[in-house]
Amino acid sequence: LEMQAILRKAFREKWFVLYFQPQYDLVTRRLTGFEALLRLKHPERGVVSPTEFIPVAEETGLIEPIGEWILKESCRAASLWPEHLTLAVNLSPAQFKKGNLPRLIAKTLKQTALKADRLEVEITEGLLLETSNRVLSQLREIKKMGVALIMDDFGTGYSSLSYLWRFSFDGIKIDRSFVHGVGVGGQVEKLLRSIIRLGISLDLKVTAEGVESAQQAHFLVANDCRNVQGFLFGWPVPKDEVATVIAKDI
Ligand code: G
Ligand code: G
Ligand code: MN
Ligand code: NA
Repeated sequence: LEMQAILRKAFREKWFVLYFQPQYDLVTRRLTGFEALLRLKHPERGVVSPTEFIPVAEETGLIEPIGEWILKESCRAASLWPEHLTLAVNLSPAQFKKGNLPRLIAKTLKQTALKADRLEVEITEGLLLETSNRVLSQLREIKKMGVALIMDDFGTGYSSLSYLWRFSFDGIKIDRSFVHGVGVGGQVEKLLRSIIRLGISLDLKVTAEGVESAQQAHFLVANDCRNVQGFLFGWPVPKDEVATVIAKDI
């Protein structure tokens, strides 16, 4: 209940902020886009992680106004970036409940004049577990607009493989637990290599997240995973620092 009160106040008082983490192409060494990441800056508690408050926002329905704000705020920011840069936005399963998400996305793209093909929506498997027609039809509609569907935290869920073709995803983000297995030994590297091959053979955009070391980056590019995101290349930054990140490649 306390977190619920904090969330309501945070929304009113504008304590929510979006950070943007850069994504790079390891072959061209160029910036390709940013993932929007939500933060709650509490005046006394400091920064609260979304892992703490997103579940509460989902349970209470507050994810609706917050999710709408995230979309609008991030698309507005991205509309000011160079045209070749993409924006990735995380969607919560709860945002599919009402059935109006495709319309909200369409409206937001129009309002912010952001081209649909610059937007990627990241969805975790949790959503797909409830394979209702409602979710399916909304995903199809979003895809039809030209927005890319990306499966987030790939490899950690229960049945991601069947979802890949059932929902015609455009890309996968390999969960950082696999990336962090580079150099550790054992089966993880083989698994990581297999996931990359799988994604490539299905013509998916394959992105590795949580890249923290040069060794991990070398392994990824050597195994044809060229899209990367992680602390090695760039931390999530507030909106007003995005220009500095745009100004330099890696
Ligand atoms: O950025 P950080 O590592 O603290 O994010 C923790 C978790 O919160 C991740 O699973 C991430 O996907 C999720 N998250 C971050 N920003 C958003 C957002 O804008 N919307 C939703 N639904 N989840 C987010
Ligand atoms: O679940 P999702 O992929 O949306 O989560 C993104 C989260 O991962 C963000 O909260 C971000 O802060 C975090 N993150 C980004 N880069 C790295 C990294 O290199 N290492 C780790 N451990 N976390 C990262
Ligand atoms: Mn994500
Ligand atoms: Na992820």
